[in-house]
Amino acid sequence: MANDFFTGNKEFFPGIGKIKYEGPQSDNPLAFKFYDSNKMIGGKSMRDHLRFAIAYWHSFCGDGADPFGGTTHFYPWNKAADPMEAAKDKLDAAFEFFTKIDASYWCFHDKDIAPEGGSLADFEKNVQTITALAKERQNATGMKLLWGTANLFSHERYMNGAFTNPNFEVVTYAAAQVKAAIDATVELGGDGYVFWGGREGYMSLLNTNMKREKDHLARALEMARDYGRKAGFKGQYMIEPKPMEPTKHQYDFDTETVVSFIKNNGFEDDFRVNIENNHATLAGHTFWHDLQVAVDAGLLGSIDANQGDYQNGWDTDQFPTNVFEATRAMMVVLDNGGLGKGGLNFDAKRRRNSTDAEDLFIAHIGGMDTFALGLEAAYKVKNESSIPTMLRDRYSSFDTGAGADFEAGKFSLEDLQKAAFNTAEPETLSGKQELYENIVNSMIYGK
Ligand code: XUL
Ligand code: CO
Repeated sequence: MANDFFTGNKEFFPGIGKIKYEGPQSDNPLAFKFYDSNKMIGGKSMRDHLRFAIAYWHSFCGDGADPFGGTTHFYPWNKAADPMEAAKDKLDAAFEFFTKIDASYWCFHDKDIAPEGGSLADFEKNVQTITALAKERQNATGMKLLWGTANLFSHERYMNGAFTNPNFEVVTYAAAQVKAAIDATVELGGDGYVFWGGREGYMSLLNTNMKREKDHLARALEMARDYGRKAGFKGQYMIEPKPMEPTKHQYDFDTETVVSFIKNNGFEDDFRVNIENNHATLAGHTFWHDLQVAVDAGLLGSIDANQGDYQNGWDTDQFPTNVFEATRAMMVVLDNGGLGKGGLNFDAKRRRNSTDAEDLFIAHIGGMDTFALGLEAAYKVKNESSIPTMLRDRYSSFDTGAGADFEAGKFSLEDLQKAAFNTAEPETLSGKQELYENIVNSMIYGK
């Protein structure tokens, strides 16, 4: 096998070459059926529209353990006895996978790439060492960092939260980790830096001063922002909403909550939202709803592409396979003018019993094909269907005359009352929901 697919000394996925587009007729499980990276859609390649990223934590760290049983994914890169050697092997395995699956971006937590060692100072040193190697690998392969982040939830010191911990000493540890993770992100030229709340929330209000904790979070994010800008970070800071799990109530509950937090703190020049499908559905919303909330606020940052299970009430982080959902998501992304500095990061894990090395490829191929189909259908909905006109027409009574004056704030309530008295009973106008749904389906499956 040609060496240009991987950059280390060992090959971790032998027998699997670079994944290629073979088209819908192909029955090769290790080929793209719909993701044709160079295909132009509206003057932009699929690759540039979709900006796929691979999540280090699920793909190279998640071992299949669940509350009922241990490891089922035994990785060849975890064999070295010395944790730093194992971390270097993992990095090589990751870059081999990135290039073979033909993604352009990757994402990581500090703890995914480097062992914690015996102290905070050891950890920072280990992160720096692996970051330097990752930079070499990026230069060799052309891979780019979509975003970095710090894991502020796994270590037991964070069991009561990180920046919202009632103990100030824990806050300082969280800050030290964030500083090092921002440094690594800057060094790797990351387009983004994400704050997912981890354990920033509460289990019981009886022992919690919610106002104080949320204020502490805002102060810490402000400091992180200022530090990053000083250190040369030019990317977007993002907050990732999630309503629950691991805490009963997470402070970054949903996109609407995060948008308010960003605006209430005057963070809108620097911070945006990183939206994950399975987090939106846990909050009782659709993925589409949360994306639209962010776009309407001008704050869509990036997307964690996965999907939940329709019957389960927890974060199953499955690979996306639902084309209708991907279509609706890409409709919002296209309305936003694209993903900007964001991307589609597969924050998704293969199932515990998907234990073959090739399953990691098959899972990503499915996710990439799903979003490629969604992109094509969304482009058609936007440019070839009657939906944009139908939607515009639905609000046309506000486009001219009194309706436009109302939108411009020129009326009082009494003026509206007078207008009502001069108007015959309004006719009932059908919302045509089923027609809209049928048109989206015909764009997916029809012409
Ligand atoms: C957890 C989750 C995280 C964030 C990054 O549910 O989504 O992996 O994306 O910390
Ligand atoms: Co996520």
